Amino acid sequence: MAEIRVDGARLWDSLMEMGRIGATPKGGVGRLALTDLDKQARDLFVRWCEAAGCAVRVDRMGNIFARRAGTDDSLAPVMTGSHLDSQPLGGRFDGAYGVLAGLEVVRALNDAGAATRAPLDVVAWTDEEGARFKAGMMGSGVFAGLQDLEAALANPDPDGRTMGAELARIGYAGAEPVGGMEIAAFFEAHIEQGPVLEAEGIPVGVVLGGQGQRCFRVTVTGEEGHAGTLPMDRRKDALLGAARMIAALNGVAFAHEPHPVITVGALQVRPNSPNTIPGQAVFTIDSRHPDDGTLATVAADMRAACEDIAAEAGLEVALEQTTSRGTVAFDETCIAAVRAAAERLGTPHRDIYSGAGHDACNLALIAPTAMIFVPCEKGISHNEAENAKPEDLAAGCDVLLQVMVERAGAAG
Ligand code: HGY
Ligand code: MN
Ligand code: MN
Repeated sequence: MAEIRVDGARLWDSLMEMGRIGATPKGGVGRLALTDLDKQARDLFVRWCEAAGCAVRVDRMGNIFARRAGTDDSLAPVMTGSHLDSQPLGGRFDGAYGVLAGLEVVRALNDAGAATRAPLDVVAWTDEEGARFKAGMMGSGVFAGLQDLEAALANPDPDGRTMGAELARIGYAGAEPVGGMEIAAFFEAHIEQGPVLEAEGIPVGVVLGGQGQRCFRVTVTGEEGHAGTLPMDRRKDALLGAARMIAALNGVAFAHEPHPVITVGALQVRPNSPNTIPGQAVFTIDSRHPDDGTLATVAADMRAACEDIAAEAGLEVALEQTTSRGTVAFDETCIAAVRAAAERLGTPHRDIYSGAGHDACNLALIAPTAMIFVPCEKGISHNEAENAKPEDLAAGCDVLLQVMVERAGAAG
């Protein structure tokens, strides 16, 4: 089976067709989790998997599993996959590449009439991005036992629609239990979402692990008032307080070496009226660092900064932690398999750490796991301009095929 290669043109075409679902004017995609567009993407993926002879099952978190049978289905599956949901102004490759690379492995094995001993599962995990509901990586998080199923299903979007209701609405409230299954190994192919591989002209990244992440929702409460009558020194302006906190958080990042990354990406103001002093402001914090201890210190510093500003401004502030994920080290044998496969294929590669979070970071808690990165143009991601080269996508997919077949065992 070592001689089997993927069909790079077919992979590219599948990515372009998937990228037409939720396409944005500047060439990206906006396909938020559990929207009608996510449903369209899911339906297309399921159609393609069934056409490739896979049996498709869906679990209660809406995770989709497409199984290519092995010759011995009593064996634990070798699993691959990623996510089909995107950022509001995301790219065509973040997530979709890992899902469709898995499908391409199945298609290439079908073309070759090749059988594996263990079955192969290609997975589309629910809501990796967390751009609509409260936290990300929910599908793989519940599957890995990190999050509670019922709490996840009750998770509301800003309009109060829960994940459970939205899964039912789009027809992906599956019957299968979530998790609790043995997995031989999980491999995820993904664009790097950073500049290193492209800058070095290297098509494959052997991912050693990922950094830790802590996210918060910060609610700042003041007092609504009339913009024209209330003197400046008597105001309890929640938005002004939030703005000062956000600036202070930026300072916290530069107070640590190496710097954590701290991002305030979402802000809601109430009542959000030009001539009413804001009584409430809610913003999100996403903080990450390659060292768990530093991440904890950064969290304490951020909390102190917000509370000091609130006390001085006569405001109330509450920080709710919505995500806490430690640094992840992937499985040594899986990492070695990725490296050896790239060697066998004569594909230049280098070890790399992931700055972004991935479903693989959750799967690593319950199964031997590793990732395969490919370059993306200028390292741009979470941006409509996200782009990748067909030859790099194919090179990463060939490595994926090799490691999956090696782990599943060639039959006959
Ligand atoms: O935020 C992340 O790291 C991932 O891209 N959702
Ligand atoms: Mn992703
Ligand atoms: Mn992403």
